[in-house]
Amino acid sequence: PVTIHRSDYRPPEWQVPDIALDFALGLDTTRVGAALSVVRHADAPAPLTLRGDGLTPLAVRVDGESWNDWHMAGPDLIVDLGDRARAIVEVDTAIDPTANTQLMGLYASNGMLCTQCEAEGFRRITFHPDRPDVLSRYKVRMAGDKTAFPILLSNGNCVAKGAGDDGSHWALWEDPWPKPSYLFALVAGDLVVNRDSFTTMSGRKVELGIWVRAGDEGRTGHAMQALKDSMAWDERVYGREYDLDLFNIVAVSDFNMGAMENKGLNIFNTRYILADPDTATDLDYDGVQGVVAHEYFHNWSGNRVTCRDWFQLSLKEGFTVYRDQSFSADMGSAPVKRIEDVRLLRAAQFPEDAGPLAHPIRPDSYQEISNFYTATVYNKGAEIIRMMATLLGPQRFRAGTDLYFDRHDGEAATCEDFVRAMEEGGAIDLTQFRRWYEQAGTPRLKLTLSEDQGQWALDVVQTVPPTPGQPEKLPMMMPLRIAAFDRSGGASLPDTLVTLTGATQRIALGAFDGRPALSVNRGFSAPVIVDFDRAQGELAWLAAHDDDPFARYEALQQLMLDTLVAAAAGNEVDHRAVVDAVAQTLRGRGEDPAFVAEAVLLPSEAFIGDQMLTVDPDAIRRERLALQAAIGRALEEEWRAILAGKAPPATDLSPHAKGERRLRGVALAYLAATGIGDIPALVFGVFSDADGMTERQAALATLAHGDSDERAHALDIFYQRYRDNPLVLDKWFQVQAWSMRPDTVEAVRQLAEHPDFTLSNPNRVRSLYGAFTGNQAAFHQADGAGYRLIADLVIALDPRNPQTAARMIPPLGRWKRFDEARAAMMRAELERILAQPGLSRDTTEQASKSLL
Ligand code: DPP
Ligand code: ZN
Repeated sequence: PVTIHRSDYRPPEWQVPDIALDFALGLDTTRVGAALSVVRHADAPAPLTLRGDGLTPLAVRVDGESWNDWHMAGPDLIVDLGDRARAIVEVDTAIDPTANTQLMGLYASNGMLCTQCEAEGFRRITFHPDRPDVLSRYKVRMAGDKTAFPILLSNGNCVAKGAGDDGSHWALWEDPWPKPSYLFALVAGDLVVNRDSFTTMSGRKVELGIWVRAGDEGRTGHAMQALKDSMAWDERVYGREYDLDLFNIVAVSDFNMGAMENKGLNIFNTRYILADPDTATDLDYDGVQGVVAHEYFHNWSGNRVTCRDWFQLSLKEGFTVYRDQSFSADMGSAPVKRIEDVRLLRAAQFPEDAGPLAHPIRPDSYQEISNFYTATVYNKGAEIIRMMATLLGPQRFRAGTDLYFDRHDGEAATCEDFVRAMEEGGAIDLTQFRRWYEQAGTPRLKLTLSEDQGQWALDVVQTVPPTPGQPEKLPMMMPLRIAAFDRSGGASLPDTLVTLTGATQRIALGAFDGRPALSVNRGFSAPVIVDFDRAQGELAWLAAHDDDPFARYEALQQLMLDTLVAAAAGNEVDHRAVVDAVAQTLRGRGEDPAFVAEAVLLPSEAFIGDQMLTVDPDAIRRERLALQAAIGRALEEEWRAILAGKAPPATDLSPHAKGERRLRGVALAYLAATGIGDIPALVFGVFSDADGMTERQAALATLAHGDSDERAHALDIFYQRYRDNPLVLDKWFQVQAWSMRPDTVEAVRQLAEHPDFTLSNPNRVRSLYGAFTGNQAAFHQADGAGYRLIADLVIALDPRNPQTAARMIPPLGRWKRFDEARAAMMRAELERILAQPGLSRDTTEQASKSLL
C-alpha cells in the first residue's frame, strides 16, 4: 500500500466551484450524471485528476462535446484539458447500491438509499478530486420510483419537485454553502418525519426534521430536544448561529460510524437517534444527546471551517468533541461528565498511545485515512483543546474561537491556523504547546514532595515515552491544577493553576505543619499519567475531603488501583482501607448519587492491567472479583438498602434520577459478587419489576455473569420481548459477550451462529465482538481461543466491510503488554490475517503496523 505523507501536501491544481449531480435512483442500479465546472489554479496547463473507486466512466464530455482525451490511472480518471483554464467536465457513471457492503458511498439499507462520504466515499459515487480543500456549490437532482422512494433528500434546500407519468418523481436540491465532497449527502426512501422548528438568535425560523422508518417516530423526541438545546447552546456559548432554513437528520440502521455531519442533512446510526424509556438506558439517552450535539456543532467546527487535508482531522474532531463534552456537562452533572470523559480516554486512548498504533493527534502519514478516526484524534484531540481553554481562561478562549471562525469562515484550514487564532485572540505564546500536535505518547509526571524549614515544595519530572518513529521526545507545555491541604485543619493552598514547561520543575507550596495532602491534576487539567507515591491514609483523606469532585474520585480510584495492582502481583493485601473509603463515599449518596455511583465503581480490568509491567488477565479478574466481593459483603446492608428504596420512574431523566438508577446498578453488581444465596432471585426481581431499560439491562448484565436459573430465564424473556428491535437485541448479544463466566469464548462463538447475528450490520458486529474484546480475561483466555475468534472475524468481515473489520485489530496489537505465550499467539493471528489474499488497505495497514 502507498503511504501518504503530510509533508507532501500541495494545493489543488483545479478547483470545482460548482457541481450539478443528476441521480436516476435504483436499488441495484443508480445512474449518476456529474457536471463539474472546473477552474485551473495551477500556473501551467495541468491534466485534471478525478479520483474514483470502483467506477467506470460511461461517457465523458467537455463543454458539451463528447471527449476522448482521457485515460484511467488505476481507479482514477485523468482528463486532459489542453491549455484550458476552465471547463465544464461531465462524466456519467452507474453504481450498484445493493452490492455496496462497505457502507461507503451510496448504499442500500433496509430498502432505502443513503450515503456516507467521509472521508473518501464520494469517489465511489462519481469521479471527483475528492479532497477537502476543493469546495463546491452543489445542485442535486434525483429521480426515482415514487413508491419505493417517496422521500427524496439532499443538502441545503429543496427548490423544485415534480412527478413523471411513469410512477416516478423527482426533486431538485440546492446547497448555497460551498462544501467539500465529504459533506455531500443523499437519502431516498420510505420515511416518516418528526417535525419541529427553532428560531435563531437573529430571528430566522429553521425547520427541523428527524426522519426514521415508520413505527420509530415515537422514539425521536429526545434527539429533537437535544438538537434544539444544541442550537441554543452554540449561540449562547460560541455565538454561532445556524445558516440554512432547513436542518434534517435521517436515522439509518446500517452505519459504520456513530453519525455524520453532512451539511443540512445529518445521517445517523439509529443508535444515536432512537430512545424511549422502555428500550434505551440512561447512558443511551446521554449518547443520543452527545452525538446530536456533536454533529450539529460540526456545522461551524467542520463545515463552515473545514479541514485542508485529512492530517488536520483533529482540527474539526478534537474541537467538536470538546464542544460536545462542554455541552453535555452544562446539560447534566459537570463532574460526572468529566469522570466519564476521562474514563473513556483512559480506556481507549491511553492504550492506543502506548502501543504500536500510537500517532500524534495530527498524524504525519497514513495508508488508509479511515484508520485514523481514532480515540487519539478525537478524545486526546479534545483534551488538547481543553488545555488551551484552561490556559487562556473563558474570555480569552472565546476571543480565540471568534477569531478562528471569523478568519477562516468558508476556508479549508489547518491545526496551525487554530493554534495561531488562539495565540492572537488569547494573547499567549503557544510555541511549546504545539508539541502536542507533533508528539505521540502519554506524558508521565513523576511527583515528589519535599520540605525545607517548614516550607514545602513539589518537584515534577516530566517524561514523554518513545512511540513508533519518535524515539526522543521534548517536554510539553501543560496546565496543572493543584491544591494542598493541611490535614490537621490549618491553612491550605487553594486551587492553583501551574503552567508546566520544563522536564523538571519545582513548585513552591508554602508553609505546612507536616506533609500536606496534595490534590493534583484537578479536573484532569492535563491528559497525563501521574506517578505519585501516597499512603493509603492520604488517599482516603482526599477521597473524603478534597473540594474538587474529580480529585475526590481520583483519590478513591487510586486507592482501589494500588490495592488491586498489589494483589494481582501476588502480594497479600488488606481490603479494609478501600472498604472504609467506599463506605464513607456512600454516605454522600443522597446528595449526588451519580457521582457516588461513579466513585465507588472499581477500576476496569483493562485499566488495572495498564498499571502492570506485564498484564496478568486471570490474576486481575480474580483479585478484582475478590475486592468486589469484600466490598459487597462488608457493606451488604447498604447495598440492600439502596435497592430496597423505590427506583425513580424510568420517564424521570433528571440527573438525580439517573444517578439513583446508576447507583442501584452498582449495588446489584456488588451484591452479586458476594455469591450470597438469595441474590440471583433479588436481581431477577429487579429485572422483572423494572419499568425501563436502565434497570432491566443492569439486572440482566448482572445475572449474565453467573450460572443461576434466573440467568437463562431472564435472557429468554428479554430475547422474546425484544427480538424485533435491533438496537435492544444488540444489548442481548452484548451482555453475554461481557460475561465473566469461564465459557464466554465458546458462548460468543455460538452466538455468532445465532439466526439474529449478521456480519452485514456493524452495530450487531460490535455488540458481539466489540463487547468481547472489551472483556479482558475472556479475550485473553490462555489457550488463545479469543484471539483466534477475532482473527476469524476479521478474515470473514474484511471482504465485506474493511472499515469495520480493521477496527477489530487493535486489541490483537497489544501483544507487547502480555506474557510471551500470549504475545506469540497474538502475533500469529496477526500474521494469519496478513496472509489472506486480497486483504483491504484498511486491514493491511492496521495488522502490519500492529506487528512492529
Ligand atoms: N465526522 C464524523 C463525526 O462526527 C465521522 N463519523 O465524527
Ligand atoms: Zn465529529
